[in-house]
Amino acid sequence: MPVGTLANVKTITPAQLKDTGAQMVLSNTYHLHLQPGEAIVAGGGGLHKFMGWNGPMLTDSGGFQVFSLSEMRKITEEGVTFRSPHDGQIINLTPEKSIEIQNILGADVIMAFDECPPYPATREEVETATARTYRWLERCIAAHQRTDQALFGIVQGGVYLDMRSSAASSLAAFDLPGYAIGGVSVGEPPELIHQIVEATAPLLPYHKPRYLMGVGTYQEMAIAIASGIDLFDCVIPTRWARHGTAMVQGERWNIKNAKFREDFTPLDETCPCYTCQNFSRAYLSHLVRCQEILAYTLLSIHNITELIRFTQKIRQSIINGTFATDFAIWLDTSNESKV
Ligand code: PRF
Ligand code: ZN
Repeated sequence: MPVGTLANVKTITPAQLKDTGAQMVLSNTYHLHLQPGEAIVAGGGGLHKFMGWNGPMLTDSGGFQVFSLSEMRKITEEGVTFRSPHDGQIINLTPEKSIEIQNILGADVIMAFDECPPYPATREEVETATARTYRWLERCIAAHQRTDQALFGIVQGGVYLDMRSSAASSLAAFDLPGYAIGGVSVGEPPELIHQIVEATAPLLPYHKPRYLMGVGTYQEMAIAIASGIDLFDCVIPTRWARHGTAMVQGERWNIKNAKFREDFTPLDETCPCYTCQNFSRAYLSHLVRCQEILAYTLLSIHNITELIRFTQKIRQSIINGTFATDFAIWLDTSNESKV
């Protein structure tokens, strides 16, 4: 899922997004509540109509963004209180409030309100956050009003594998339409991410989607898919595009590099995207050097297409029964040079 935090995938239109092959877009309760507010999104006909995207959408519940983005936050059993970075107003988010906002926004998949402990955190701290996330899930389920929206639960547990497995098993008992693994990719070493996903994903219901939140790179996706993960969200393709970085066949290119100035070939000969079909590396290098907005649009189109193609290739190799051999270089964790 490309990230569309403020009801848009930065620099590209929904029509351009559709052409990348992306199916589902992630947006954020936290940001949309602050700006423009869920009432305006509902006034515009709900999230899909408001932003002109008729494909599937998912909203994250807001808790994680409060922890990572706002100051003066306070966490209690009731919920979280924080100061709006937008206008300084004090805002409360509770499991009930998050679900109410997500019911009003109207995405197809909504996320439970959870507490993501930082890394590093003690066993005791993680235990508190994980137990609270469980109680908050019960409150989310009770508050959820719309039968046309799927509520996904989130497994926390930090780097403590025993807590991960007991949280996964107790959440599975709720028989929700899908499950996520949260609290990874928060600064811990990659080997720990792999261990957490390996210990958690297989305990989540086999026939329900399993979503690894905030991941990832080529390698992290390949490894997580090997453990049974189906869904990802990540800002990498669009954020890197806005820094002038092209993702090409598993590499990361700074398109401003002098070697591209007179290179009239496309970014990737094999890529079907609009950017590769119509423009050269030299042209993209020129646009980035001049900080032309079109540069970021064209690079976002290519980078999203590139990551979606990567997952499409994995899907096909799973169908063919050749995933482990086709993707061996990505699955090899001693190979850290990949993006
Ligand atoms: N919880 C929620 N959203 C998230 C995370 C989480 O733990 C993460 C952690 N990688 C990213 N987004 N609700
Ligand atoms: Zn391309």
